[in-house]
Amino acid sequence: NTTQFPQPKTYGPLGSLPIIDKDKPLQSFMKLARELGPIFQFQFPGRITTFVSSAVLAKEICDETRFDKKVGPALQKVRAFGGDGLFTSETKEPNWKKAHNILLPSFSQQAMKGYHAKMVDLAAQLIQKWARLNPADEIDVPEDMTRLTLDTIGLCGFNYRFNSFYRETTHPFVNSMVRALDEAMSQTQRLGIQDKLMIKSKKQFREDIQYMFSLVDELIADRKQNGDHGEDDLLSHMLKGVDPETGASLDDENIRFQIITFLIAGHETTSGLLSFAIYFLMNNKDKLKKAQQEVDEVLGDDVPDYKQVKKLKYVRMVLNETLRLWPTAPSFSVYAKEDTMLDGKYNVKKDDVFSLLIPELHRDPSVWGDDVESFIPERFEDLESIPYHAYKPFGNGQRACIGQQFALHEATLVLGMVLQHFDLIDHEKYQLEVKETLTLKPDGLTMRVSPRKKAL
Ligand code: MNH
Repeated sequence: NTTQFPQPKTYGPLGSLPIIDKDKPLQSFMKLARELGPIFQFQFPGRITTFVSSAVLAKEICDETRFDKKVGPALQKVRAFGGDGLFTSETKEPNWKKAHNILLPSFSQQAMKGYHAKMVDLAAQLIQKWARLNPADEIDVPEDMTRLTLDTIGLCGFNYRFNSFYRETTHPFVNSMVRALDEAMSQTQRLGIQDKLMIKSKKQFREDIQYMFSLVDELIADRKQNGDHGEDDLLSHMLKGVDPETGASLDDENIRFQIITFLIAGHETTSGLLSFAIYFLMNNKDKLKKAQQEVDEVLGDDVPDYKQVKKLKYVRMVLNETLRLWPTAPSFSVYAKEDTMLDGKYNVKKDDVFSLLIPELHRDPSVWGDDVESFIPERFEDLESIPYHAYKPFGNGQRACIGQQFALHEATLVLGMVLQHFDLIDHEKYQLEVKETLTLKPDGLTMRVSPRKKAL
């Protein structure tokens, strides 16, 4: 005998799908969590997921002895171009552990010193672009942040310049990637027969994937032919690296999948983070002032060096608090490795799937108090005070984000430089509207800036 999970109304073979906003599935699940509680079961056509959103339950499903990452239907579709790259591989596939071992040193804190100058190169392009605007010009914040983060991972990853700041429209690689991600998500929402009819989208999907493969394969071939000229980037690490456990190195096909994975994982999430941070600062003038004071003290008129970025403690706290309220990769899933029990009362069968709703976990009042909706970076003053399983913006355990240090170093540098150079003007009294793709973004956020300093 076991307690039943709460469950919303179902509609025959469609399960509960009709009650979900197709454009905002995550926000629909967040709403359901508020109605049904910290654990509820959801019937999709042909499968069931149990959504979890309290710290007590998160702690259980983050226990890696009992649960492991689930590569669910959406990630299965992304495998058409992410293959067995780190993000879309099963933990038991040999290439997961191999690539994890080979790549860990390339994402260490130490490795960030090597990427710092390249990150500054792109951050300076953003600052220069904004410094040359006329006072009435509008900045499309997510668009410019995406230019920045895509170019940063391109340069630090493979010494490739997308040169997004020199283009009016997005680089064709990004169009293909975004369209392919969108198609992968849509395929998981279509019923079998519906999906078979989407001949045109599927042709486009194949073409987009071919284009991504060809650009990346060319980069790899080129590097193999011409050597790396001392380039200390991810690609050179992947070509030279060997797994200390087995002595094996990565094959070319897997390197292709890793590059595509870094381009997907490495740019939308970080650009969303920077965009939300700007939104929160414009709406919390006292926090903005405090951040600006820190930046003036630590940076003065300098172009930040690595050590100065490490000293931007409050800016880092602003980013942590931004990821609490709107973690830009808002959920991850696990499956039970064996039959087990949850919360001492729910029977769980081997292979049952659980998804963590991270934005709801981050609003658990038993951890964060009654003012969970307030933007208070000071919550992160003392990291020791935050229970390990109450804050999961970068996922969990061995399958957590390998790019965490990279993202936070880049975002701290960029937000620091933005605050150093500009006052932010919320010229439209922007009302937050969260747009969902694979990640989250503040939809349609624009602002104006006024310079605080001479241009670079
Ligand atoms: Mn990232 C996994 C969030 C930036 C590369 N990332 C994850 C997971 C979360 C996540 C959550 C776990 C997903 C899962 O369990 O299914 N990542 C983020 C956020 C940011 C981010 C919120 C920025 C902010 N990620 C980056 C950057 C890179 C990157 C930058 C690369 C340069 N992330 C990855 C990879 C994985 C991952 C690779 C898969 C790691 C693994 O399973 O071994």
